[in-house]
Amino acid sequence: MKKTDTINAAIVGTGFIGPAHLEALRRIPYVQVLGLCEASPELAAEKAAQLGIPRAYSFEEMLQDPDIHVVHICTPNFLHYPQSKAALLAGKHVICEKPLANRAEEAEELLALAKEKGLIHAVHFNLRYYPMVRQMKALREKGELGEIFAVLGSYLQDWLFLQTDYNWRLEPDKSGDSRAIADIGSHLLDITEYVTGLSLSEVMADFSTVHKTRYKPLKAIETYSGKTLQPEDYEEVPIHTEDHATVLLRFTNGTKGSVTVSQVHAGRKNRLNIEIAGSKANLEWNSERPNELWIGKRETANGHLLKDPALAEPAAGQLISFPGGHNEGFPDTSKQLFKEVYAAIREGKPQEGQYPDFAAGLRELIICEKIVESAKKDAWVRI
Ligand code: SOE
Repeated sequence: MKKTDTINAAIVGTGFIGPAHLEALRRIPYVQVLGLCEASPELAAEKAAQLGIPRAYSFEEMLQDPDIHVVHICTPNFLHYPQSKAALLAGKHVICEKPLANRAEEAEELLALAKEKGLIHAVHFNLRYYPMVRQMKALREKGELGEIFAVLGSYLQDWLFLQTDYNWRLEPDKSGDSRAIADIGSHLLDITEYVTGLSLSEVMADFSTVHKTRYKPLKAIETYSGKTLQPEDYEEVPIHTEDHATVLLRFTNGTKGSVTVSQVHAGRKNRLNIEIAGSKANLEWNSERPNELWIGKRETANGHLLKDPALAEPAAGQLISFPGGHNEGFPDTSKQLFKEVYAAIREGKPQEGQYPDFAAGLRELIICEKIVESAKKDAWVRI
């Protein structure tokens, strides 16, 4: 592929996150979203017309289209492994939503296949791409945090707060054995290892399911829609996946920590919060105030850094497109991630460690499986 060539992408699935991928890709000059796939050709045609995408087809037809270079897998979790595998076998670069698969061994196979085929592979751990998240990493790498004493994290939401809130993520055959940990805990644990540079060695997990049954709408409704239906529009179904999880963490260097993940915390819409206590300083960041970083000090006043290219570490500055005070948010994180992945596609070679690739996806699945095992055994589990 010549450096000047346009790179053509196809998006598979247009629920909540598919359109977010589309919007972000349209902000990268040399990328064109040429194709869209949905569960049926009719739905694909309808969505393609709505979103202004030229080609609508079934997944299989899209794989045969030589003009498509990159495939974005934005479907429910159980389709990530089979669709990523089929796309790699068809010679397409793949950007897959998290979790990369429903089981670690599936992710292992995908990583090996992508490497064997020399294709670019990535997982949409977009929350790494908030400039202040990379600022924390850069400060840690510069030694400004000192030795890391402890990590405290939470990822709180409320879109599954009500017993009538329902979504495919509640069904293990679609979302896998874990729900809250797989869905959002994976982001938090990915950022925890990414920012601290530490590796988890052991976990002790405690799960709870606050709604033992939920009212499943008899007709499909979108993520976050929270539409209210009439009682006759529901069937009562048992729930076996966690609404809330607390996990104690141990890292290979002896550092300790804990995280809480919940989708039933009223008023918390999409709040990832992380606090990293070090021997020189303490850093705290929260995704609902993403353009601010709190820097805790003992001997001097605390700091409160605002996102500003003039004040950011160089690596964080690369993720900033607007001046200080011009807030950037969730939609910008996908743009910044895709900019790095598509640059590698243009280069024609993977940039390991630059962006979250299938190895990062595999790592999160291994951690997630150990957390589920620990919750079942009510015991510490080695990673
Ligand atoms: C739903 O919990 C969800 O859309 C997650 O699936 C995303 O990964 C997260 O970024 C926002 O919330």
